[in-house]
Amino acid sequence: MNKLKLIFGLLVLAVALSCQSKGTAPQTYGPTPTEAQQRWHELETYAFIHFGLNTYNDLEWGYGDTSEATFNPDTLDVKQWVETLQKAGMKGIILTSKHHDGFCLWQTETTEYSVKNSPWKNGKGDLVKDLSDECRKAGLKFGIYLSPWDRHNKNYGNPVYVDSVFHQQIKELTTNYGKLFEYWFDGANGGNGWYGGANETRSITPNTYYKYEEAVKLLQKNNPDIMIFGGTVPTIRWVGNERGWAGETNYCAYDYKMEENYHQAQWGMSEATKWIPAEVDVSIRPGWFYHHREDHQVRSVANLVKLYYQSVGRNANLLLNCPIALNGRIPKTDSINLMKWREHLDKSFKNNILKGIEFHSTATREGSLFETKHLTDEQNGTYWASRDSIKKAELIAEFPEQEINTIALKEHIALGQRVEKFSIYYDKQGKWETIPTLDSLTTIGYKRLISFKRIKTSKLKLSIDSAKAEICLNEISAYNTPDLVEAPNACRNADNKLYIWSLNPQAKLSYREEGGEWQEYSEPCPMTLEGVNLEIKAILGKAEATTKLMLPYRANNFTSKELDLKQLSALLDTNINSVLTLEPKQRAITLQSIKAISVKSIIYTPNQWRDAQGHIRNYELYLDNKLVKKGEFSNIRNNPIPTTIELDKAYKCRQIKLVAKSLEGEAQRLSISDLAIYQ
Ligand code: FUL
Repeated sequence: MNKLKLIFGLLVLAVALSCQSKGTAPQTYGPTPTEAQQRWHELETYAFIHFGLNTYNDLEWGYGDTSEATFNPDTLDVKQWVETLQKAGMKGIILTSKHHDGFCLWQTETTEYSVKNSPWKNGKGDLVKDLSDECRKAGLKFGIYLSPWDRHNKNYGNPVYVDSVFHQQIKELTTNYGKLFEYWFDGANGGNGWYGGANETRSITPNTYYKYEEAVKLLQKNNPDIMIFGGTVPTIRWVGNERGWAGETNYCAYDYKMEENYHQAQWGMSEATKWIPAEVDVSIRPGWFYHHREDHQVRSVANLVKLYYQSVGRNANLLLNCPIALNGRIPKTDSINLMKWREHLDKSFKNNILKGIEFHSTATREGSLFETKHLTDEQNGTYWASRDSIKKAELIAEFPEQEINTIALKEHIALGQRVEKFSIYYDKQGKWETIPTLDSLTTIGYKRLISFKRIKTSKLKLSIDSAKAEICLNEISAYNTPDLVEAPNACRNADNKLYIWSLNPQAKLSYREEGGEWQEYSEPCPMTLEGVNLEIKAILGKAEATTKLMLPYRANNFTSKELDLKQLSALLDTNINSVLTLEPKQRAITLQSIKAISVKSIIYTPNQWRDAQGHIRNYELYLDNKLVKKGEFSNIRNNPIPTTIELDKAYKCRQIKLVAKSLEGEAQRLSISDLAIYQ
């Protein structure tokens, strides 16, 4: 008996000692993620696919009456989608199984408006099945976008639609296609539509009409861990814009009851009591669906990298949309840029300079669980914590001298998002200097990436200046990422000044007349040259990229009887963002030159804005009232890029008249970005 007591006593002592040496974790603070949310954070990047009837009808929001017969992908290849997206580092794919037009990409019993009545695979195809199977095979997660708004269904607006169509569709999609990791209730709801031929406007109150709570129960039945986007009981939130960024300060805490406007979602709510982290949804092209006319507007590699820093690097997940083209595949340019994007990210984060390096802090909490070594062990579950009530701390690391331009920080979010403000210093010849970043350094969350001008140092100091409770950091890492810069943009405005701008605010900009001396650019500067090519350069670290600006005749050479000064400037300023839109039926632009000029070519740039209309289809060009050229801008709808009207010789003239004989499509007004006249 005594012996037993002794053994028991020893056991208790051993457990107590081991607890003491491991230490006691800080209490959670504020809202914390569920385990499913925690795993969702770890996905970081996954893809959206917008594909359906819209693809074949050049639409973004089908009205609900487009014929099923138009859905006929000839070489549809889900394998190509999955392979491409997996190589691009995507951890899952979310498919628009039904968009607002109501067309279903699976064999549903709820409507005839589906692939069943399309020529694709003789009506036997099931895209949700094909893609979910392929994702499973490849080890990718699969998710569903099912638009609540249905512009085809005659019962939309009545309870019948919700009960026997919408919820029924959720049942089908959650029963027959395996596990789903995420579900999207799109926020666009109600409005005009075909609605079984009624052709009318119907409005609903989304929060009650769709019975979201019941819908979520259905979703969770076979997918207890599914992440819910939108609706009344979301587990993740829309970031409040479709432009691809979360706020530099971004809290996972959010409460829709406290929301005054949806832009708040960009930053989260520091004091809210629910963990509803942000998802950044953005497309690789201007549209969500594929449009031939946007082939020249695919995001560049540098642009995609920027998206990553603005989303994953700001405590949000990135849902990057990659539309499928008419042939049923991810287009080549998109695919190439995706590969190069991932290659760049992999190179960037391959060598963690701080891996295994010991940080020092006087604020470290007692116990082996919270030692500073956890900051650099690259493990997701381990972390460093400060002692009870300590909400400010300095962490210092020393290492062999290295070049660094990026720091990544992670909080141990299982215990809440606590940090409110921090600063980072590096050792510069024995003195602490602030790292040269343009980012505001506030909260951290799951992940925060800070990039800055490359420094060389052997010591870093992270100072947590304010936190809501004891500090719990999962990881500190540092990298020397390869430089990447995109060719800058440039224009000469009607004020005769040269403007240059870059995607990267830290890039050094310069310009020169072809073959001449480079001049540094810091602010808009006078530029009156004509008929000259300028080279424009952006340099960022070791990377550089150049572009050309051909300077046409200046705007102030001309007057026009049809256009006022502002319109004239918009037309002749080489700035593609300023657009001239004429009155309906007005089809001629006459430019009167102050002195006689020589004209050899004219570059016409159609309106470059998203979904722009009013492109010129057929034209006639008159110089001093003499017709010198007429023709057609073929394929301008599909490919609205700058197009040259080349003349057989240089003409001396004082008047240039461009007449649009016809416009593309149904457009009523001629709309044009630029006309550049060259000698
Ligand atoms: C929006 C929709 O209206 C767009 O068409 C697209 O699906 C985007 C992801 O969400 O609200």
